[in-house]
This record gives sequence, C-alpha cells and structure tokens, in this order.
Amino acid sequence: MNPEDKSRRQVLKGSMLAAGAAASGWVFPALAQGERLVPFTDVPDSFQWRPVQPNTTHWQDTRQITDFTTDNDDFYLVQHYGQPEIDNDSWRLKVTGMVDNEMELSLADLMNDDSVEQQVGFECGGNGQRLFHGLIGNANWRGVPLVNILERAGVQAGAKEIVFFGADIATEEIRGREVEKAFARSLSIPDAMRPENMLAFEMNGEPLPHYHGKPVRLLVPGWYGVANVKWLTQIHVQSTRYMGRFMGRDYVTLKKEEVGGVERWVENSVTTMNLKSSIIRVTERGGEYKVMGFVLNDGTPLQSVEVKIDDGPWQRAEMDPRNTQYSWKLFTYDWNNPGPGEHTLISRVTDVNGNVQATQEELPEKVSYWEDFGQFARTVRI
Ligand SMILES: Nc1nc2c(c(=O)[nH]1)N[C@H]1C(S)=C(S)[C@@H](COP(=O)(O)O)O[C@H]1N2
Ligand SMILES: [Mo]
Repeated sequence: MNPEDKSRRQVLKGSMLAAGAAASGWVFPALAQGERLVPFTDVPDSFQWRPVQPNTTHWQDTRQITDFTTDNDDFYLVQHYGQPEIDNDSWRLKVTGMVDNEMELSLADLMNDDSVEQQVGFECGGNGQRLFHGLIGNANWRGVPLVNILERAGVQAGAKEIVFFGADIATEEIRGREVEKAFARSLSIPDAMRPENMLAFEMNGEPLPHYHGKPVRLLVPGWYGVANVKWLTQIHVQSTRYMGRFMGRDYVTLKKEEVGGVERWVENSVTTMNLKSSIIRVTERGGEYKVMGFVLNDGTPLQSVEVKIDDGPWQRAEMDPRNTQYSWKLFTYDWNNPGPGEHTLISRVTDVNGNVQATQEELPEKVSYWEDFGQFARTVRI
C-alpha cells in the first residue's frame, strides 16, 4: 500500500470514528472536524513510517494512530526469515515429543474447536524511542486456547519446555557451519499453560493475514512480540532447554544488576513486557489541546497514568474505557491553555502493585536496544 492510499483510508476511518466517538462521548483518538495534529518538534523531518512491503519490517507512525484496534494492514511487522507461503489445505500443526498422544491438526480441526476472542496488543522487544515506538499494534484475535490442545495431547511428567516452530527457515552460520534453522521460541511448562495463550487463526474478524503468520500463530498475551510465533507448524514438548537464536542470542538483553548483593552483567531472554507508557499524539481543536498515548505491560492492572508538562506536577490522565487486560491501554490528558513556545511532555504509568515506569536515569545500565521502556520526553511547539 502506498502512503497516499493510507492517508485517504485514514481520513475515511477518521470521519467514521468521529461519528461513533461523538455518540459515546469518548473522543480518542480520531481527528474530528476542525481538529489538527500538533507536530512534535522531537521527530526529525526525515523520520518516516515504514510502509508494508513483502519481507520487510513495517512500523507505524505513532502520531497517526487513530483507532483503538489497529487495522491488519497497519499493524507492525517483524520477521527474521522472510514471509513463507503456506497453503491452508495442506498445512498441518504437529504436536510432538513428551506427550501421551502426538497429534497432527488441520486448520479445519482447529477452527471447529471451541474458540475464544481476545484483544491483545504487543510490541517488538526491539521497539523503542528511536522509532517513536512504532513497532506496535493492538488487535482482536480469535483462536483456540493453547492449554486445550496441550491437555488433549497430555504433557508427560518430566517435561520442561515447549518449543514452537515456524515454517520460516533460513541458513544460519553457527560455529563456522551453515545449517538450516526454523524460527522458534520456547516457553516453560507453567508459562505455556497460562489460560490466555492462544493459537490464533483470525485477526480483527479476518482469516489471519499472510504477513501476520497465516494460517495460525501463537499469541502469548503480556509478552513481547517475539514470543508470538507466526506460521506455526510444530509444538514440541521436551525435557531440556531450547537454545535457538531467538531464545539464546537475539532478543537477549544485557544489563547490569544486583545479583544477591553482587553487581553483575546479566543476560535475559526478553519475556514479559516491561511497564511502559508513551505519548504519541497531541491534537488541538478550537484552542483546546489533547495529549494522547499508550501503555503496554504484562497485563497487571494499572493504578494510574500521569502526564507532566514542563516542570509542572504529575497530573492524572483518563483511561480509554475500551482498554482490557492484554490490549494496549490508551489514555488522554486535557491540556488547558498551554502558553506559546516549546513544551516538554512526559508520561508515566503505575500499576496496582505500585511499580512506577522508570525514568531514563533509573534504568539499569544496558547494552543494545532490547527492552526500551523508560519514560519518554516529547516536545511540541505551541
Ligand atoms: N515464524 C516467525 N514468527 C515470528 C517472527 C519470525 O521472524 N518468524 N518474528 C517475531 C517477532 S520478533 C515479532 S516482534 C512478532 C511480530 O509479529 P507481527 O509481524 O504480526 O507484528 O512476530 C514474532 N513471530
Ligand atoms: Mo520482535
């Protein structure tokens, strides 16, 4: 899709939404009539959203987020081994390893099973301030709870991990040897058995699109996107740790931490999403300003989101009533009578356990861009 198509569609979407929003009294986040986007002065003119193109990464221009649910075409894309073509009729999902009943399921088998629907939003573990957090999306998914399949297969005593393999395979050079490897991620048995995990075959009411892992992907709500294996073809239960690239080498954060009172450099595979908020949009209408943003976390209920303008006090933002436990959580803040000139806006989220989103200074010393969740100061000129 080219940018012109996108903006035309966005206008249509915006006007339809504005009508719905007016009826419900909730005005996030469509551009209503007479409303305009206030440009951020921290976004360089050269910054561009990355359009959807085969086999490439796509990120959203977060200033353009105009709906609670991300369109399938707008939802960010990341894939490390390209986007394999899969024929739905011949596709099978194998369940193998330490199970009482090995299984081979067709798409019809899964679709005829008891399915559930769930709003799930997530970001790439490599998302961050450098992309204005554009590797993000929120959708309504339908699929079968993973636990139902695992219970039917009967996970045996002594099993430790479940490995989820995609159909996408590439040549990796490991220890000087070229070998064929499939994209894969693993979960411990307790993590895999969480009732919210699902094998999704529908995204926003449509069959799961090719780019997003047709015909079936894993969804691990509350986790970074890398856990959500696309083009899923095999679920394997084993008694040892899975050590592939995306568990052991990539998507591994290196940070300095206290380990039982000893300062050490610690490496961790990215798992649950860190508590994070960011301002993404400021709009003005008739002299009234609205600041908008999102929250992502591991699903722990939130206590508050607050916004601070320049050196002012932290002030509570309003949460979108459509937010659910594993969706992204949108918020707005009414900014009354800003004076002319440049202003700094920042948000922070607090969960019910009292965890507060860290400032940049509070974050541990870290190498690489994985897990970028500190408070993010934005600037606008009025
Ligand atoms: N099979 C497969 N699944 C995959 C990947 C991949 O490269 N291959 N990338 C992962 C990563 S790193 C992310 S962030 C999400 C992105 O999902 P999306 O493209 O549907 O947004 O898919 C995950 N699932
Ligand atoms: Mo990712």
